[in-house]
Amino acid sequence: MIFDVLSLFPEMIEDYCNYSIIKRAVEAGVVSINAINPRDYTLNKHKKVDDTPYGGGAGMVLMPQPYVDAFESVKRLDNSCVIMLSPQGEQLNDKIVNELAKYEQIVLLCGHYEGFDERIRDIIRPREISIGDFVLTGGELPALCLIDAVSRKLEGTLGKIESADEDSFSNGLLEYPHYTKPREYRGLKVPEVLLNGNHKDISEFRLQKSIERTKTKRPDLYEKWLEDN
Ligand code: 4HQ
Repeated sequence: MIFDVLSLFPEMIEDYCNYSIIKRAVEAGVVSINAINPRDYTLNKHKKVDDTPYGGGAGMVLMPQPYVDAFESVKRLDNSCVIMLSPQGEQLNDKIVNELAKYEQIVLLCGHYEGFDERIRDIIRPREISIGDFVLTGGELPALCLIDAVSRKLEGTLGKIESADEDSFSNGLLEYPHYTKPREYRGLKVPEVLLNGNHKDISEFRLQKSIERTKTKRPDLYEKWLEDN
């Protein structure tokens, strides 16, 4: 999977991808993450990428030329999609993440501070995706959320130990509670069933806990799970 990320702060993308599981996925060749700076594509002698809005108002607007030229410099595979990170998009969830994991290439458009000149949308026609109903200073964190969530669905990213099939949402429920050593901490004991090695009992206990906590913490998810099960 190739991620090509258009960002005025490419180091934000590169730095994040240099840690932990994503770093390992890059090293293993499961994903390749390229950051492209639209500022390198400005035809303007001051390397300006934004300007004041026509019609007035606060803030700056990203000019079309640097973004469109940077976008057109990206070599596109047949099985690819283009995504703009924006609060106006459909909200990212596990279903969309699974869908995106089927592409061979994802091109991500990040803005910063300001909005995009509307003609960037008109010309590029990206799918718009939001990570939630709140406003950030830039699209880099949403792009990284998407890269991270999609990458961990790809074969070879997670090891056996971190396997994705017991994660929240994988079965429509939240994860069951986890425990490690010590067996007792500040008077709180690890549930006995987890210590006795009976795998059938352990599975039943965990499913029961998953159901309970989904019902209390996420009644919306619980209702959906009931319908599907
Ligand atoms: N942005 N989900 C980028 C967001 C956002 C979100 C605000 C996107 C600033 C320039 N993106 N612009 N929420 O808050 O995706």
